[in-house]
Amino acid sequence: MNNKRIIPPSELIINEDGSVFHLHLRPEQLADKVVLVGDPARVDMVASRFDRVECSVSNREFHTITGWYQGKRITVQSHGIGSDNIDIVLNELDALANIDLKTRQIKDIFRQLTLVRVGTSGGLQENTPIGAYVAAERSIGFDGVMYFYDGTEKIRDLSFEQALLQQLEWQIMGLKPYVILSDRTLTEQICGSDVLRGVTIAANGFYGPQGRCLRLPLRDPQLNRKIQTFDYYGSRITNYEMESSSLAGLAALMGHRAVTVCCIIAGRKSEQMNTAYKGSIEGLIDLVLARI
Ligand code: R1P
Repeated sequence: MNNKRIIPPSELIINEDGSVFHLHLRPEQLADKVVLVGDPARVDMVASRFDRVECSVSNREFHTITGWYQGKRITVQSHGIGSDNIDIVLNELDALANIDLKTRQIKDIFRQLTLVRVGTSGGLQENTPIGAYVAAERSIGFDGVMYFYDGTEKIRDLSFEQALLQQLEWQIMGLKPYVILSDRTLTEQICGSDVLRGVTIAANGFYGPQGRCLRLPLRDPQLNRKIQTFDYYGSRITNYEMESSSLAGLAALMGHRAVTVCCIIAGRKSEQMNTAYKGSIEGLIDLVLARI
């Protein structure tokens, strides 16, 4: 890619105030450390722990606060639900860091971001009960975002993908999940005895794509049984959420560090649900703020 290419206004959209199109942020409002959350209200929960707030910006589902936590400058931002939103968030955060918005050219010096998504999740195994914290050491994308970018074969775990495809027998649906490893050093930084290293599925929906059956019958009623019994050299699939795959994948392609860590609020095996999970997510936020 020619670094001196001038990126046209229809590809990199800048608002009149100099902010990027969806996030409405200007470059100086972004910290190197970014905590990502799905729910805009969770941004305030994170920022309530800050010692000082620099700015607060909201547009659509993207609510952002940058401030200081125990001497660290941190941006906390909501991304809404789904991998398609992560495509917007990662591209616009990276543009803020690595594209000169005035000249529309890629900067000569790369600025690396550290991105930790703090989410909620459904547990799939006995060792991922409600209340557990699970980091996505590997992320399985049921979505298709990464297929639109070049060079993914370098960051995908192709042999894990092959084994999973055989187990799922998804030829019937014509879909192929992709598998990405999260940033190793960041995963180590966030994990401890209190955070399990897991294999997280980012599903491209909440109901059918996670094997939930309400009124519509599922194409593959055995989906969760196949997922729960899958074993790749001792590695089991631990949980479902909806964003970790494209977050890990886009960050890896761009050169940023990223990982998703979730608190388990639904037990898909035990068929239990904890709707009062505020304390659990607050505990995870405290862990991440201390370790990021
Ligand atoms: C679905 O209810 C949402 O919850 C999970 C899923 O990934 C999806 O975004 O995470 P968050 O609680 O972080 O949004």
